[in-house]
Amino acid sequence: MPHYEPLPEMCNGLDDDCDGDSDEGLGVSVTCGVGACAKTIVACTDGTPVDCVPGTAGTEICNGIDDDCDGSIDEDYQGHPTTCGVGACASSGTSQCVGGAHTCPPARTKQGAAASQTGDESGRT
Ligand SMILES: [Ca+2]
Ligand SMILES: [Ca+2]
Ligand SMILES: [Ca+2]
Ligand SMILES: [Ca+2]
Repeated sequence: MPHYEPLPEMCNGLDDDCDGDSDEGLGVSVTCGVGACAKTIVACTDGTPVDCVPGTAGTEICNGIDDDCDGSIDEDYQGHPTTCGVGACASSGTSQCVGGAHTCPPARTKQGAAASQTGDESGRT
């Protein structure tokens, strides 16, 4: 009886587990990193192991993508004063990032929009 201990198949171009195929099952796609840093590589190419190295983290912007690769999407978005709409629908406030898109704050019913009247009647004689 053959007495050998097959090794686990490793990425080396050899048939480590002695089943007639070299590096079988190792040329699989591997994904690493999260968000924008996610990479998908083939773990074994031509007998050479390929390390999956995540991409470089970027700056979080409002785009529905986890640019800085911390697992949260658009979490660092800083709203900025903005105005949108026209006429009675005009609305101003702080922009928001919803679903990867800048959104204008929802128009609200006018609340005390009437400017406080200055009772400043200048000198009449
Ligand atoms: Ca094999
Ligand atoms: Ca092998
Ligand atoms: Ca993030
Ligand atoms: Ca983002």
